[in-house]
Amino acid sequence: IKISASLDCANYLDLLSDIRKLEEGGVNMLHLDIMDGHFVPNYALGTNLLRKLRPQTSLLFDVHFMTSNPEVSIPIFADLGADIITFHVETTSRLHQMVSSIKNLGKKAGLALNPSTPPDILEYIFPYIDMVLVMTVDPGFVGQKFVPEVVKKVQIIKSLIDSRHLNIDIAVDGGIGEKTVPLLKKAGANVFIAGTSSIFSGKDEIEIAARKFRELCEKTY
Ligand code: S6P
Ligand code: MG
Repeated sequence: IKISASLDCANYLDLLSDIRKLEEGGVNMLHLDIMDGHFVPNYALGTNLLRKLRPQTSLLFDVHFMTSNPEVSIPIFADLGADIITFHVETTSRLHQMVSSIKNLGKKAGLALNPSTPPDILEYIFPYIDMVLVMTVDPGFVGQKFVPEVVKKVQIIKSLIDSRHLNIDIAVDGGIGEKTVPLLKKAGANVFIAGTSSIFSGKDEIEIAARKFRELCEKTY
């Protein structure tokens, strides 16, 4: 089980202290949402932020591009210290090329699927990727309503991966919390993106919320 905390949900006015609390709370990665106002109607995070953050923490950088033209973004963010680079299958007709450019830069490659995108698109690219990021809300905003139909898609992806004896992570992103983790864990997800539905809900201090979230994700359902 891996926990990736979505930095766009943290307190921008006191970011470093939130990151220390996340480290204390035992999260594995920082989920960094990059938005370009084109693929999604919003903007989030950018190059200078990653540049300043990289020397401050040893947490893995899990970069989620919600951008058109991933070919432009990949080398830039690889250079800024991204560990996992994930882009949307809806943004390119050159999946194999994009994935191999990520691998050639020495990074892990993830593919993201919108809630309405069928899993079939993964069939011929499976052998080359490290992670599938299954969006459980439409990308673009924090605090959206979970799309329950996606649980079935996670199940399908899990069985496709298992039948090929591959070692590929299944990450889920959007509305991940007490109600949805049991369903998604059972379906086969093993990377949980934490946002306003869990660690950043404001109910508990971040480090306590992070520990509770890990307990929730590690349970068997
Ligand atoms: C959505 C983005 C996500 C959000 C996360 C927020 O555009 O890719 O990573 O930051 O989903 O979590 P929540 O619990 O507010 O939905
Ligand atoms: Mg995301």
